[in-house]
Amino acid sequence: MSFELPKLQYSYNSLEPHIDARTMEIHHTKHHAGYTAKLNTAIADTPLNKHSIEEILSNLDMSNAAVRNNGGGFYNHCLFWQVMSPDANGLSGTLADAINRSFGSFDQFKAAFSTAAATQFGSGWAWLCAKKGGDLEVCSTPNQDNPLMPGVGCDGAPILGLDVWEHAYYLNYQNRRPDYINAFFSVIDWEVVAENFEAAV
Ligand code: MN3
Repeated sequence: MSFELPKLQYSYNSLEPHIDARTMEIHHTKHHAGYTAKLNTAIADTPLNKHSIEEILSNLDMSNAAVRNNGGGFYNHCLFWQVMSPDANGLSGTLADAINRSFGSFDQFKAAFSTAAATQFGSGWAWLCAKKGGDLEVCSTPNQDNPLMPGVGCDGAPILGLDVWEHAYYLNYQNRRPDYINAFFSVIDWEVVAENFEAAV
């Protein structure tokens, strides 16, 4: 089995002005496509190619740099495209309750997530993760690591992820990562995040 680059459910320019079309196109057709191709090369003719990406990452030998970097890159970007939408739906229901329970308020969650994204040194990701009982946690990981991988210091399943590699924002925002993080909140599709939450708990 080999993994395929997913098609986006929206056009490259449809997240503007928050995320520009050229960044979206390069990010999807070059970066994500590259991780996908290199993951397939790394697992070809190994027992890993019989497993889902979640199974591969959850049981990963972290010394396997090719699968760690490219499997992480494949999975992380799949989640990233999925949680954004030009017709972003608002937050409500059990996920809204869980955010209030775990962080005190939506604003306190946003502050914690934004801090995690802004302070991840160099390249990496910020995450909102859900534990089995429904508790939520914010964390960040370097490079293409993610909370599914063993020993990365994040618990729970990732239900929302933000790419803070410079390739995700530099054309439009240059060094202004906090502005990009703030703009991300305008395109989060909370209906999709809520579906991820229900699946995780
Ligand atoms: Mn990226």
